[in-house]
Amino acid sequence: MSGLRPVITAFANSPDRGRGLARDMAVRWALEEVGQPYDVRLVSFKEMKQPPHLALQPFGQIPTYEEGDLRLFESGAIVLHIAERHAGLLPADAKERAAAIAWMFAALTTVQGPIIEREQFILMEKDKSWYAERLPILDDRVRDRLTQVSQWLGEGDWLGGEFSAGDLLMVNVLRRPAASSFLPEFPNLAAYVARGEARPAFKRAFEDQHAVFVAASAGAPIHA
Ligand code: GTB
Repeated sequence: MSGLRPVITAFANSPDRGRGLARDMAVRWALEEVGQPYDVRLVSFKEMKQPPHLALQPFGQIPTYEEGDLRLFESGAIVLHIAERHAGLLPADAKERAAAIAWMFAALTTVQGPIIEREQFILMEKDKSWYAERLPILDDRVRDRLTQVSQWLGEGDWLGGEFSAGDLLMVNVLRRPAASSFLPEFPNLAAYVARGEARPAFKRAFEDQHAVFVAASAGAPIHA
């Protein structure tokens, strides 16, 4: 560890209203899991699209991560960086470690893909003539992925033996409303998400991002 205190960015006014759905949540949770203190720089939508932020995040999004002269974007890459430099988020055994990293990629690509597609469809195409016909197709794509993750998990607590960064990202993805609305159909996945949310590190991360929303709602200045 470098000993430097990392700085992450998060929404000054998150559209998720403090529900921990924006992607700084995964980074906050990872930092809390490994006991690494950090600072948060809150950014407005306008600031996210301006050169200083674009130099950190080419797509004008949050989160970003700065640690000394290291600058990172993409929540998955940031979580992997944290997990590689601290104990607690990746197994020591090389094969188990590789498997945990595979679950990180699975969460962010194979599982998150259809969830985001459904989310965007509901958000953007509700008024379209094809909405009612297409929605069940997208529902089933999400259901298929949840079925597969549910089957893998079985009666286990976590995707590998121990909690890992793979679980952290998977729980984060399954919390998105476009997936969580199906969780009642998958009791083991519902319990899995609840297990993740019950972790003290998750709770601290959730409280911290929620406090930003509460302060913003009370009209506090947007910069921490
Ligand atoms: N692949 C990138 C990563 O994982 O870091 C994606 C980053 C990303 O999508 N960031 C979003 C962002 O900055 C915030 S998290 N969007 C602004 C923009 O693109 O202009 C996505 C998000 C936004 C809002 C909610 N919500 O309201 O519930 C949930 C999640």
